[in-house]
Amino acid sequence: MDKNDVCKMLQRIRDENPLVHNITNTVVTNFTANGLLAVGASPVMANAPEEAADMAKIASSLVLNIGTLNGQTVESMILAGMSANELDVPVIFDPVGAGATRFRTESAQTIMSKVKVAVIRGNAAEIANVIGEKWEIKGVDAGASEGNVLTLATEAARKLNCIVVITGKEDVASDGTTSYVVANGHPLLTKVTGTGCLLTSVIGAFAGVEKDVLKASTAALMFYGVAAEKAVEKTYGQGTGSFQIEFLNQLSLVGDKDLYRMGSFKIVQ
Ligand code: ATP
Ligand code: TZP
Ligand code: MG
Ligand code: MG
Repeated sequence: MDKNDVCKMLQRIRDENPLVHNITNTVVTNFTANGLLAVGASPVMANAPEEAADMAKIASSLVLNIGTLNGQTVESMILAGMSANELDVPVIFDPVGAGATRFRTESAQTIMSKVKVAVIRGNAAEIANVIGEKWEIKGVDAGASEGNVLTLATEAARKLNCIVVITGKEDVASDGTTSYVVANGHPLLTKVTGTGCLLTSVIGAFAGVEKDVLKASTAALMFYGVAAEKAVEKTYGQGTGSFQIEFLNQLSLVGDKDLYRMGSFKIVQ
């Protein structure tokens, strides 16, 4: 995989406008819909158990996010996930806050056991807790534990039998054998709520046009990180509000030249 593949996937999203069905949290719903539109995808939020399965069937990808979960949304996620599985619609899962409470950890594990998830994306603590390893977590933010993220991603991918994406200073996408490490991004992303959640949905947009979900995930990570770096360039010193708006702008503006000039990832086997 090279930068040209990333450019081609981005062009396909902008040409084909894949429908991304999100069952997500109440904090990030609007930001996620606007971010997906900026990238070129077509977002739909459909949470009700009465319609979740039907919507998943007509989507190009399904994104499940437990950020503000309750019994009913977890039920909807399982119904939608099983329905997506029947038609091979890729399911992308964000286990927000797994490890922070027993309800979150157990709900994440239940979803993983009932739904064939193509990609799980979280911070290191969330991924560690989903596979039963202890890693400090503070609410929905990764805690202070220091561990080897590449090793964790590889181990989690083998245990969960899916692509594992762990984000932080460096991002890793792994299928358990091959891993990509993406250097793009900026610490300001951690000062705007929902940037992790939106990234999970952007992976959904890439997976909606590219069947190889390891490549789709890596492309999404690089593209997203480049957009953040460009937004920082444009709004340097202006604070997190200006950054948030410019980041949305850049999700719609980043093009091939930016990806070639600024994009950076390496493969580890
Ligand atoms: P957390 O709640 O721990 O912040 P999250 O779900 O919000 O997790 P992040 O890990 O913050 O997700 O990832 C969101 C985006 O922010 C990713 O593109 C990631 O590369 C980027 N990012 C996070 N931390 C840094 C950092 N220190 N430097 C550069 N980019 C970062
Ligand atoms: N609380 C519950 S969900 C949520 C908060 C603050 C948003 C988390 O978003 P992200 O993308 O993980 O920072
Ligand atoms: Mg964050
Ligand atoms: Mg998160």
